[in-house]
Amino acid sequence: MRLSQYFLPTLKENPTEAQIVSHRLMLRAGMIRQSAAGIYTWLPMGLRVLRNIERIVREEMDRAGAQEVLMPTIQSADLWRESGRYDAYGKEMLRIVDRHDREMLYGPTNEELITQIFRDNVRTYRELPRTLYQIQLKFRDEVRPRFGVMRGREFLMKDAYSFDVDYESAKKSYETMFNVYFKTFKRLGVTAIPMRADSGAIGGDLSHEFHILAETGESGVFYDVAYDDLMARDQVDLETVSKLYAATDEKHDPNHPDAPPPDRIRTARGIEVGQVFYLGTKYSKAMNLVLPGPDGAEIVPEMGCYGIGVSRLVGAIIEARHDDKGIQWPESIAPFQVGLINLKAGDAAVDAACEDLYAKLPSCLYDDRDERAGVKFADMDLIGLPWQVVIGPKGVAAGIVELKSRATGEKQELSVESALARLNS
Ligand code: P5A
Repeated sequence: MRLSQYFLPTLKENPTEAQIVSHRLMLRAGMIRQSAAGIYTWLPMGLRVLRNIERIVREEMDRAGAQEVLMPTIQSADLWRESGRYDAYGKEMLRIVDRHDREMLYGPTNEELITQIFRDNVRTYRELPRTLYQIQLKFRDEVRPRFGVMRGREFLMKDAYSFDVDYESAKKSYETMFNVYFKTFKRLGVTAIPMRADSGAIGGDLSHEFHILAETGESGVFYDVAYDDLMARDQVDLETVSKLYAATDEKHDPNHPDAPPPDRIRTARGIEVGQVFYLGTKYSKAMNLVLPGPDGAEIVPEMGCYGIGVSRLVGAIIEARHDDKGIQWPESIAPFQVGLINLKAGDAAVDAACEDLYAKLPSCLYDDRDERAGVKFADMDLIGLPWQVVIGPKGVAAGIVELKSRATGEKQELSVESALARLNS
């Protein structure tokens, strides 16, 4: 993509409405624009990151055997009356009346709808276990939408729902998703610590929240220092994690029997990027989802539900990965891998060298604008692509380019061939 043709409205100044760094950087880097309180348009640069996060989430869910569906955003109020949540959910739910005076709502979550789909379409226990998921917009009329996409009113969530014949099997489904989350966050380039949590409006009696550590996190978090080693592993199981203490400020109790001594507790702030819940039969029972079981007797399937804040993750990852110049994208989700800077647009030799390299780099944003070098460097640092290649008249004469890593700031002068080999490896 050529920057001269890209829809990238960057801002030089810090927008006054943004209180935290990720919100400031997302606005300044031309990723999002607010259309109403807590409701955002994703511009091309932001959407690329959002789609990359979705892709990784989807790959890990699919690999674990979950199957993707797409449920509507608008749901019927009657369905929520069946579970008893229509009145219980309160003002966070956006309620709508259609032209025939039917009560509808914009879904804040989908337990009711997925339970209805199972009730209507699954005939025997032999069809279980099944985990279905979607990546779909949700609406929660938060009292105080803030911090940009971190606490929006409309936001993108990956929500998954598991159905099992009994408790043992449901526990396995929970554990599978727990492992999926660990892998997913790792691939996204962040550390997300699992903590025992309350299940709030969703229900059930076993739940974990996953928190990315960042100074601007909304929750205080307290965890055993042993997590440092644990989180560096490639895989972690629920049993190992369950033995270690980790709690958000809502649940933290220094006198809890599992709490380690003060010198073994880390105190930090966290951003909740995902939550998993064992629901038991809360929804299946209330909505009359019953199936003939192995011995002919009826069974009520055990459920679990599993959320990831896909749009929140964009902000949370920036909170964890930035410096005073801008964003530092991990390669796994970067909008482009390379930013190519032409230091003298209009100079035939420099243009030709840039065009040649641009044609050979599959994921490259080429700054071909007629702008000062300082502006180009600042913009490239702001948008945070993992690699920068700088080409100017002197380098062209000597047959070299400069390769810079955005994360470490390390610069190297290389031949075009060596730079290409590095970038394509
Ligand atoms: C799990 C899937 C649920 O809704 N039902 C379906 C369960 N869980 S949750 O914890 O309430 O939400 C899942 C994740 O969504 C993100 N999130 C938000 N992101 C941005 N703005 C919001 N207002 C918002 N509310 C929730 C969080 O990452 C949360 O973990």
